[in-house]
Amino acid sequence: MKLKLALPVAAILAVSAGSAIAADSSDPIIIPVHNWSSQIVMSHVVGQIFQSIGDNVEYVTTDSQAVYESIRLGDVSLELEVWEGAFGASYTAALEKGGIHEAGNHNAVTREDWWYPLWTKEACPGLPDWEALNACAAKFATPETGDKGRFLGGPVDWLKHDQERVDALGMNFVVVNAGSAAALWAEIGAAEKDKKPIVLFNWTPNFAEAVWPGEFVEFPKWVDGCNEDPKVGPKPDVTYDCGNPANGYLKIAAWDGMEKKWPDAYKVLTKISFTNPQIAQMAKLVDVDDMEPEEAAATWLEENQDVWKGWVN
Ligand code: TMO
Repeated sequence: MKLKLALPVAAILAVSAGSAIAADSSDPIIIPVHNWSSQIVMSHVVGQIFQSIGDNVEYVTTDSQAVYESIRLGDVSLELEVWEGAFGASYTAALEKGGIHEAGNHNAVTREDWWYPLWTKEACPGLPDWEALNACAAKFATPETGDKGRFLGGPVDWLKHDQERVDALGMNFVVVNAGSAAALWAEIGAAEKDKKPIVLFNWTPNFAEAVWPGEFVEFPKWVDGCNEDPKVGPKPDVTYDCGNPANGYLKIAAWDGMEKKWPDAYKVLTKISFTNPQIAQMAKLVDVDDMEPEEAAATWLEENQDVWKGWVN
């Protein structure tokens, strides 16, 4: 009888010891921040949620392609914005090596590609067709590009293959990379004054769609494998002959060791899912309202408690 009673006590002790072991490590969760506003704000939003449940966090500024290797090795704990168009290849390569996995998939549907503000159509009425754009190339010429058109790409760590696409499709364009996202917005603002045609890299969800109505250039439709297999895509002998996915994913990635080291934070992470308008709003707080990322995150959390409070309980 005594022995029988002792068993449940031992079982209770084992359970409480188990939950003590399962508490999150006091080591900081390492959150990478990159060079576009929604990612920076979202990183602080989630970092502040982790802090609200007692975790320590540390933000590190990292290259947005190399980050997948850093996560795989455990030097960085997670990535909140894995955009298919820009990072799908780096992410997939890291997945195949191991050490990183998908911890979530945002509700958001994404697109990243060549884009123009609507006034550009006056100079090039055949848009959004890419061949019509190509026939208008001279309208996009700058002193830097001679008689070819300028495509203003994003910072070099985003999309790696604009030049490959220009070469694959034989386009009369030169790729010039902007140094920062802010440089892209400044160029649209400058072109807007006299409605100069401009074609540049842009994406959705973003604050820009609410400020400058515009459209993506329609390239040959994306097919999986287009950038690796010459036979995929409209030209049978070249790679990179497709546009980026028009309905791309936005995923969350985590280091395989995260669940064991920070089980509570990891559980929250797997519940997180943001929509297009929520992500556009995060960018707007910085790019239109001029807030610092920490302040933007705190504001977003304050205004959207109904969205995230359920994830921490
Ligand atoms: C990676 N980005 C969202 C800027 O295309």
